[in-house]
Amino acid sequence: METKALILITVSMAMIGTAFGTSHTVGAPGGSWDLQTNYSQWASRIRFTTGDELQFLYPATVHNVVEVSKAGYDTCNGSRPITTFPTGDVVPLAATGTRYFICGVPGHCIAGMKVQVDVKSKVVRTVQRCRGTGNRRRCQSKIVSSSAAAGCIGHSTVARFSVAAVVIGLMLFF
Ligand SMILES: *[C@@H]1O[C@H](CO)[C@@H](O)[C@H](O)[C@H]1NC(C)=O
Ligand SMILES: *[C@@H]1O[C@H](CO)[C@@H](O)[C@H](O)[C@H]1NC(C)=O
Ligand SMILES: [Cu+2]
Repeated sequence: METKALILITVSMAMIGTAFGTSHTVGAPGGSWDLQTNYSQWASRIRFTTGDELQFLYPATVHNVVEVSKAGYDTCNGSRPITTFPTGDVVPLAATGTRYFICGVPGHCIAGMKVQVDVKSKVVRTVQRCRGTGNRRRCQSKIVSSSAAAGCIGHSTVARFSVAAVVIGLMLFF
């Protein structure tokens, strides 16, 4: 049979639903919602995507959680809250965008109890290129994240799992 080069390019959009979201305990593993944790450092190591959730763990007699605007976050002013969470709280990150949370107890935000999270889209594109036919077929898969540098994917187990599922799915398909 004539060897005829065949190039197949498959682009699949994997939109993994909320069922695969990750729960991020704020401040974990070193801390929780407290006066010691550096939350900018904590958030910088995590890739937040739509469908994830934040879990704030703290004694309700000591702290609270107030979602505020950027202005409220920057000035530690919780007088116009978007939402107030008075007890141990789970906050779903349903949409893309930046969310701002502070502790509403006087003095706590200024002391560092404030966290900002950038929620990215969960869309991951897998581009597969195949050359050759039958036994000679060679395929390469490349993962492209539309919302961030590809390296960031490594920070999320769920994202990695999703990508693996897509790659395996494509391999079975061909
Ligand atoms: C928190 O961590 C960031 C990044 O490592 C650092 O730039 C910042 O100074 C720290 N903030 C405090 C209050 O230690
Ligand atoms: C907080 O913001 C409100 C309205 O945005 C303002 O009236 C109030 O003076 C601010 N408080 C402080 C301490 O800046
Ligand atoms: Cu507090």
